[in-house]
Amino acid sequence: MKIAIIIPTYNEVKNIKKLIEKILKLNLGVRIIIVDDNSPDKTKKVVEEITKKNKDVELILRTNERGRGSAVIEGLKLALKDEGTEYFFEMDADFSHDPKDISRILEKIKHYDVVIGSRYMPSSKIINWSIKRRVFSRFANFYARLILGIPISDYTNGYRCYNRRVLKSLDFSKFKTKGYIVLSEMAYKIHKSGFKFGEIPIVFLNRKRGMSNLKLQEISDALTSVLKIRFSK
Ligand SMILES: Nc1nc2c(ncn2[C@@H]2O[C@H](COP(=O)(O)OP(=O)(O)OP(=O)(O)O)[C@@H](O)[C@H]2O)c(=O)[nH]1
Ligand SMILES: [Mg+2]
Repeated sequence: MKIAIIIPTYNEVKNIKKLIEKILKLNLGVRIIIVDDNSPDKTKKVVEEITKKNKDVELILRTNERGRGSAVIEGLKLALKDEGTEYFFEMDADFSHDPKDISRILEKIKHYDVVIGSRYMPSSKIINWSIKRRVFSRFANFYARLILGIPISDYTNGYRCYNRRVLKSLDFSKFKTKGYIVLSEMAYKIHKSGFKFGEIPIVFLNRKRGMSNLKLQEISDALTSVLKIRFSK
């Protein structure tokens, strides 16, 4: 069983080395692909150092594009080129997604096509989020569910694992969205193709180090994008 983990980064110099170390310590034999959009804090330097010492860690450096969603797609495309890889993860670099959950997700994916680490199951927890953030995220999820109707509790958390069949079914060149909302677009397309979603409850810990990348503009774009996803051919 070969596993690839895609981690998008933008200004994660304070987190990325420790995160990679933690994942490698799990000894799951994973391939880690970091997709960095030329972060001003030089995240790439730290990653390059690691890639020199460890062939299981790779860096995709993008200099002309920005956005979490398209970065992950770029990583997934590279990982898919290796025919032997069966499972494909995406996760954030800021420790909001605990690497310890990787094994739990791998257990679950045996019975599903996609597994989502969810912040909104009864035993899930969100630690260190402001009321404003909680309200917005709840609303965004409720809204996405209303419009898209996928049977999942968390539409926008980027802690996921896909099997090969699911990813092969997607035509990334037809994607309409770019930022965080790519997560919803992917979920919608996968749902429409009849694949099975599983979820596990997670404890989501808000970032302790590094800078937030979420912009107000991106939030409002996300709301219109959900409509675009639903009503485009
Ligand atoms: N390659 C790339 N990665 C990004 C970009 N924006 C965010 N990311 C990464 O995507 C992941 C999620 O971004 P965060 O900034 O943590 O977003 P968030 O969790 O909604 O907000 P925070 O409260 O700041 O944690 C992190 O690993 C970021 O480094 C981007 O434009 N390009
Ligand atoms: Mg975060």
